[in-house]
Amino acid sequence: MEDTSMDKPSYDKINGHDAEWTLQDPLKEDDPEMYELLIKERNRQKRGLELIASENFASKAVLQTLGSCLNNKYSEGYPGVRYYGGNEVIDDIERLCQKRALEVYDLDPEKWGVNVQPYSGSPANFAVYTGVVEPHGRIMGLDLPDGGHLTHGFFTEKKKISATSIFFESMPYKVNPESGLIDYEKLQDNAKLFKPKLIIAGVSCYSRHIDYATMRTIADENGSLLLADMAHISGLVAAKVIPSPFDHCDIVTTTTHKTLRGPRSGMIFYRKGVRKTLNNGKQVMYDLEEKINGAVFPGLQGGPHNHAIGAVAVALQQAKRPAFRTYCEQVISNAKTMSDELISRGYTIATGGTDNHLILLDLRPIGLDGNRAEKVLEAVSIACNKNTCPGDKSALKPGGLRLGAPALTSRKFINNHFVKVVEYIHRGIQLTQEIKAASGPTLKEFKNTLYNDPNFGDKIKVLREEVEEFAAQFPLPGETLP
Ligand code: DSN
Repeated sequence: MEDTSMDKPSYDKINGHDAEWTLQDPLKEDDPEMYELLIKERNRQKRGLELIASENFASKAVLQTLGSCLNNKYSEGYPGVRYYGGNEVIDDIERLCQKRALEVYDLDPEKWGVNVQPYSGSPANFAVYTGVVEPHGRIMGLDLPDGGHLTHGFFTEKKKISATSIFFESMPYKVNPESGLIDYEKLQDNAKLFKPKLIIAGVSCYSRHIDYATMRTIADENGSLLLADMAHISGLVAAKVIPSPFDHCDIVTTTTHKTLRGPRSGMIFYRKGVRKTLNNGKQVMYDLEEKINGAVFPGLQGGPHNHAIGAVAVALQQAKRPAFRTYCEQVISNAKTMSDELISRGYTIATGGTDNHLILLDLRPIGLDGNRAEKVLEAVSIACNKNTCPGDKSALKPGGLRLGAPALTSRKFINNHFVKVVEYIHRGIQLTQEIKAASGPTLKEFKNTLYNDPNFGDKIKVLREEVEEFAAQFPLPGETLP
């Protein structure tokens, strides 16, 4: 019989059905299937060697903020001007995040502003383009096969791949195929002809410092805005262990989860105040603030992800501490060790080394490619990604591997541990060569041999177990699961 009692309100019975809306059960009890998957992924992260240059392990404080009540709130608009009530705390959180973002990069709030609402780096870049470049206006970014990012305007002969190349006119600049270094001279020549509205100084796979001063000169020669996409290096810039783009750029975008070690989110910094003083003494002011804020919201996004913004604020506070600088110094040192060790084993590293958190291992000189090596390393619990090398024609047939140090350095790996990591990579690459020699010419045949040939199965197992035993000794930061 239906319980209609008013003095004992209960959700236990609604229309005679069980309805246990406690909303308080831990994940393990509420959704054991998802819990098992989370544990599985946590264990994969723990027993593997994470070398994907764009990944990191966020701290417990960051993950706690990310998994907090901030997730529940809608707050379209900006602090003080929201389209929903109840945002007084959210306003404080967003303002705190903005303040910390400016402080971390030593920016004067009179000269720089920051939008912390972009959901991640790609939306941040697109917001900048829509904000400051007219439809079909011209953009120049580093080509994807040369180490640029998709959102910097990637297209092929057959297809416009990135929305940036669909809605804007994109002309890429390149690296020198011999040295692997950005060809600033050619960029300068082409920019003079193309007259871009915006030039992007930013990379996804480039192990050397960017010459922002030269790019500023090129931008000024053509009346272009200069955008730095510092997503990969924003932690290193915060720690002041590599040159800062802020000295030379008009706009700076970033993700917050790579070397910065925060949650997955994005930020856009823009200049404010006087842009230049004309000969007649008249001042020309920057007009980026309104354009960029309007492009993020209401232009492209709805409600900001307040849990992410809160967690970014936590990561920014961590990035101000001396320990973060020590971490970033160790990241660079570990990447150098990886590079030196591979070179001493006869491998080729694009540009001959690294100044930052990553290296690009060129496998073409030993007759291998990134696709095959990535698959074998994955099978032995080493995560990295295939990457094009200077001179590669197609992003689908990459000649090398991108290897990054940020994640393992967060697990307190130091140089001698990276010597060991390189030994495992080397053994994985030797196995790749053996498997390639024993299989047909296609990638499909290679994978078939890798996964199904019992001879290789045993060898893979031996190496994987060694890798996992080694990796599992290092605690995983940010543990939130019981
Ligand atoms: N996907 C990131 C990277 O791996 O570099 C960039 O967005």
